[in-house]
Amino acid sequence: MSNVQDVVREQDFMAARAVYAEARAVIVGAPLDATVSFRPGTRGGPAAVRTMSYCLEEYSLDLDRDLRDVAVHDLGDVLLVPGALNQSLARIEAVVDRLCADGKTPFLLGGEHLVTLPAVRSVAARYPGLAVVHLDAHPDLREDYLGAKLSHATVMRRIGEFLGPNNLFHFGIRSADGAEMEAARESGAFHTHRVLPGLIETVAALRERPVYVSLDIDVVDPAFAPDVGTPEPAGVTPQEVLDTVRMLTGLQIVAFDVVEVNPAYDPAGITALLAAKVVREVLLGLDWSG
Ligand SMILES: [Mn+2]
Repeated sequence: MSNVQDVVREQDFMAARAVYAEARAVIVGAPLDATVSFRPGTRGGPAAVRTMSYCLEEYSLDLDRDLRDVAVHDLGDVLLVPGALNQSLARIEAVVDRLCADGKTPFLLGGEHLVTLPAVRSVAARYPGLAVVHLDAHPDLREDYLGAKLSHATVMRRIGEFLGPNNLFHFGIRSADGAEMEAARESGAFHTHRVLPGLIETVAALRERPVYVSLDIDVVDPAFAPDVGTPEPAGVTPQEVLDTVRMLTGLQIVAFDVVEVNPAYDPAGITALLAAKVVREVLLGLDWSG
């Protein structure tokens, strides 16, 4: 045994063992479970994704790249403040601020979708011209949800308020409240039901811009991703998501999140497993030449 680390399994996302100082991409969990409306459990998302990542190979057959050859660090989870939503969001923002200041590409594991609000606020301050690519069954464009301005159902509306709604690009939407559609029309793109055809139309407009990718795993059909807060029938296939990821990794991705994984309703862990595979493919798809 040359190195004791070679014979133990850490709690990190697989192969994310670079030391922080040398890592180019940093994984961090944001186990927020505060405003989930239908069935709670997203606080277990980051741990489930890490656990299921060990089911996968470090090597990607599609990309011919190996996670063990790239510098990724798993920072652990942001320590959130139970019952204190604003403080929890501020902590997420502070952590992402630090990652950006240190030149890292943040990879957030949610947690409910509201974690994307502080993360985008931080990344947008660092990258002028930021575009948000949003893959989701729902637009999350409500003005409020039962009076609450901060909710998983309002997160893209809040982001649009400081980023400009035309800098939001939505794909895969298949369920909405009628009142959200006005906000949808102001978006940079709003594609329903499928993800890949709309992205093919839109990708040229994104090519010169820094891009934040936010993947709500409920964009995938509940047959393949049952383990979400608000499942919606008739979603896309895992293969379409992976094909989409392949197209997105040709862009300048400056931050990524996968949210709404909720292990409470999926004893087989297939939703977290899919999320882990997507994280692996996005990580390996980054431009590692620099
Ligand atoms: Mn969402």
